[in-house]
This record gives sequence, structure tokens and C-alpha cells, in this order.
Amino acid sequence: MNQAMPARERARAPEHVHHARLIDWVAQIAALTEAADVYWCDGSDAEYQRLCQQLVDAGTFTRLNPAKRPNSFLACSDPSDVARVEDRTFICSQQRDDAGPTNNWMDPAEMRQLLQTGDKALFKGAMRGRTLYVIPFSMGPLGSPISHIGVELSDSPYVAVNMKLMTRMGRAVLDLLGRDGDFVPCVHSVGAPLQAGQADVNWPCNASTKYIVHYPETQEIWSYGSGYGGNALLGKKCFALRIASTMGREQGWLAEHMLILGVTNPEGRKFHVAAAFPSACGKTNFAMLIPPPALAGWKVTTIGDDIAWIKPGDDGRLYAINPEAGYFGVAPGTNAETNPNCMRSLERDVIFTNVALTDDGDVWWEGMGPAPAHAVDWQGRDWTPQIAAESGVKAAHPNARFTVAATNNPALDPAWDDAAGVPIDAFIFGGRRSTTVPLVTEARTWREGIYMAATMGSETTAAAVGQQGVVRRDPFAMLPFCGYNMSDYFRHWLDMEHKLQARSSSLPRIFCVNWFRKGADGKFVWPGYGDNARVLKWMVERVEGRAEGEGHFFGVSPRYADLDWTGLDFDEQRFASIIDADAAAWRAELALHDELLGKLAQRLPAEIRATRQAIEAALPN
Ligand code: SAT
Ligand code: MN
Repeated sequence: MNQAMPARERARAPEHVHHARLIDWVAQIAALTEAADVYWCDGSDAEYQRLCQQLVDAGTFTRLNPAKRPNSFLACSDPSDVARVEDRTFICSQQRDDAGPTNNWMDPAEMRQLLQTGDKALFKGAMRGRTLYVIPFSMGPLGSPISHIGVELSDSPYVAVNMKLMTRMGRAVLDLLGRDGDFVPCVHSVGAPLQAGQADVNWPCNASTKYIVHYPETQEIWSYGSGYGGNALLGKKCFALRIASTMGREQGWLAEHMLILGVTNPEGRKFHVAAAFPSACGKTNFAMLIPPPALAGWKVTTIGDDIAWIKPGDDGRLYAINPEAGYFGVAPGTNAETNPNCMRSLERDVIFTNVALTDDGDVWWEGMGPAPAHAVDWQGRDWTPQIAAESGVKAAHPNARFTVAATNNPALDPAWDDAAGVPIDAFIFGGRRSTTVPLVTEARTWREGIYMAATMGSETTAAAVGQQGVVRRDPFAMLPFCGYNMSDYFRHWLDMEHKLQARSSSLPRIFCVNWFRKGADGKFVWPGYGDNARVLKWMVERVEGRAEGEGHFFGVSPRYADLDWTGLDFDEQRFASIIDADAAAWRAELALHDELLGKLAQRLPAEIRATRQAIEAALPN
């Protein structure tokens, strides 16, 4: 492109864009990447339909049978591009210690060389033969004082349509930015430039080189080589967690990997709970939970299913918003029993990624219901139940996802879009653990709760590339998502206690849960899903001071009689097997905590160590 041309022309900026800095930046990235064209997304439904059709024509999307799944599409990714790539994710702060020992770090100048300025910089010419989509988005309700704006420049129309469902995206955001509003610049390329005449593939990506890069001090995001989920939809993990966590630390608020739900008791009193679980551990299911019929009158409504931005209000309470506008959830395992609200959300207007295509043009995944006699699996191969039985091949990838607007959710909370947020009564922290961690424990103090969250462990899932099913420490479910030193993050949470107490007498309660204990037969003991409402009920009643429990060495757990068992056949012995905190197992567990605390020792708050010592001292012999 001719550098003598005015930036507006080089950026192909429409008349209604008045933001000179934005226009200059778009022109600069278009020049760097040598994009063939620039397209500014307006976020309209017509544009969404047009881009989806374009993706169908390009072979990236298959339009599903409109009689079965109206206005819905299936995309199947390259087999090398199916999940977040944590070992390719970088926090480029000036000082290595500010990224901390749990993040990959590179010097920002060095990283810029590699990506932008060096002779062989990856972004140079990266968009050759492709259109650069300008995607303006708001994380949080448009114009809310809690919200923040980002602009993603991406050469992936798949990203553009997903961002339309996942965020408030388009012209209204540009209008809000006006002439000089602030935004977080996010640059994304699939890293697969096209030479003249070269045919494109269905899922362009770079199989060998990927970089997911954050510059927290200058608040910039650069992502190269992947078109998948959290690697490419930069409003989500990159902005709303990694960059936002650093903003929150500076400005006194919290950006968390948490669902937010409303729970209303039979008397009509409503409570709000924010819950952190690692990826693919059931946040979406918990956020859309339907209590069993026996718990008549209890109701759960969804505010968010993945991310919470939480700020102290003038009254000293914490208020949470969901910065997202849609759900990017795990499909396998979702069915009419495990999550009926989710299945209803998925009846129309959905983008599915890496599920199987049935012969009647619908989708199927493991755990959805009876298997079809034949389907095309996520890699485009014939699939039958017999093939599965013989070779173990899955029809859907274990990290197959759906993208759907929040407004499709029948359990959507009326306040989900409220700019003021909802007041949080309790935090829940949970991991996937087959042993050791009880079904539910309440922390006796804020500090004890922070310790539980900080030392949380979880068996790894398919949401990230790497070995699955191994226990790793995942503090606050934020291990892959904290944009700064994890020890400083603990400090930030600890300090919140005094900041809140200065204005309010009651802090949110903190609970630790584990739905995933297994018995000697290797099966889950706790029924989970809707029955988690029994645990939720106990928590809410604890908040109200109405429920009993029994203290032990690391908190308070319910006795059998403290939970409501109406309509569930679950005897006292089974309950004992999932609520017990075994001293020997906890000695071993504390040794695992020590590994993490050792790694974080340099800036570890003294309160964390002190709490650990107190738990050990309280262990029965
Ligand atoms: O791919 S995502 O990062 O969006 C999903 C997840 O890991 O939670
Ligand atoms: Mn997540």
C-alpha cells in the first residue's frame, strides 16, 4: 500500500470513524501485515449473516440443517489447533519478576523484535492475501463505568463472527470511542499468509509457530498462529483476564475466572455467588443449574459462565459484572439431563467447533444422547459406534465448543447486563480432584479462604494442550490467566479484606468445593449437576446464619444432617466418603502446597505461610 496515502485511506476507515489514533494504528498494522484488504465490522445481524455465508463458501463452516438447528454452523479446526497453548503464552513485562514464576516471560523489546520489528518478524506480511477485520468490542455493558473497550485486528472471519456472539461488538463501540477514547489494541493473525493464486484451506493456522503475547504495562495483546478459542478471541482470556487482572490490581478491583449466578430461595430472597473452577470443570453447568424438583422453590439464574469483573462499591460490598455477552462452552458431556438450560440455549443461532456432523445435517458429541448410526467426526472421517468401540476414536474433540449469545439462555438473570453489577454474597473455589478434597468446606476467615483458593489443585483437562488428568496447582483457577506475579495477586486478594472491612461489616463468605471425588470403582460418587443445588442451598443458608456445620482442621463442612436430602437416595456412608478430610492425605497435600509456595516464595505474603502452618498444627495425629 502506498505510504503517501492518508492514513484514513490506507486503513479504509469508513466516514463514521473519527478516532485518529485508531485509524493510524489500523493503517500501520495493515502495512506491517500487508493485508490485502481492510474491513471494519459494524456488528449488525446482516453483517453476521454475510460473514457466516462467506465462511460456508470458503469451506470453514458447514451450515447445519435449518429445520433442526436454525441459523447454526459447524467449524472443524486443523487437528493441531484445538485448545489454548499455555506454553506459547507470554507475559512481557519489563521485569521478569513482575510476570512471576508461573508465567512464561520474555523481554518486551526482544518480543517486539520477534513479532513486529525484526527482519524476520512474524507479523511482517502475515496477512498477505487476507482481509484484516477491524473488530471493535466492549467488555461489559456498553458505556458502563466498569466496562473497557478493545479493538481486535484479525485476519480471521471466524474470529469476527465469534466476537459478535461473545462481546458487544461493532459500530456502537466506535461511536462510544468517539475521537480519542481509550481502547486495548489486540492484533491477531492465523499466521498463514497466502501467495498470489494460492488456494486457502478450511482452517488456516500455523501448525508450527504460535505466540500468545501480552504487554501488561502498555496494555497490548498480540496473537499469532492459532485460530482457536482463547488463543484468538482476544477479548476473553487475553483481555478480560490477563490484561484486566493487571488493571484491577492497579485500580483496586478483581478480574477473575469465575461464573456468576443468582440463587433465589423459596421465600424469594436472592443471593449472588461467584465461583472459580479451572477450564472444562463445569462452570457453565453450575451457572445454568436447575435445582432438583425436591428443592421446590429454589431457582438459579445466570449472570456469567466464565469471567467476572468485581469492584468494591461505596457500601463496601463487592459488585460483579460479566464482561462477556456469550458463552464459549464445552460441548462433550452436555445433555438434557446434565444441563437442560444449555441444551435449550443451543437450539438455534450457534457456532459449533469440532463436534461431529450427523447425516441429517445436525451435530452430535459424546455424552449428548444416543449415538447416531453414522456421522462425520470432527476430523472429517467416517464415524460409527462400531469404529468408536474398536478404536476409541471420538466423534467430537474432547475440547469441542459451542459459541452462543447469552440471550439464548432461558435461565439468563434479568441483571446480567446491568452496568452496576450484582452484589456478591459468596465465593466458591473448586477443582477436579478424585481424592483428598471434601465435597464442600467453608473458610472460617477471609485469610483461610484465600489460602484454600491459592493452593487449589485440579486434574488437567482438554481445554489446554498437554497431558490430561494430572493434578497441578491452579491457584484461584487463574494459573493460565493471571497477567502478573501470582504472589502479588495473592497480596491483592488479602488486601481486599481490609479495604472492604473499612466500609462494611460483612465480607463475602468463601467456600471450597470438589464435585469430583471418585470411589474404589473409579466412578464419581457425588451425582453433581442439578444436585449441586443441595450444596448451594447449604452455602446460602450459612450466609444467612441458618445452617449448621462441623469445624475441622481447615474449615467447616456440613454433617450428613446439615444437607437437604429430599428426593435423593444418598446414604450417610457415601456422604462420609466424600466429605471426610483425611489427615494422612492432607499431610501429603500440604507437601504439594509447599511445592507451589516454594516456587512463589520470593514475594509470597507471610499470611499464606502462616495459614499453612496453622492447618498443619491442627491436623489430628
Ligand atoms: O479456549 S478458551 O480459553 O476460551 C476456553 C477455556 O480454556 O476456558
Ligand atoms: Mn474459562
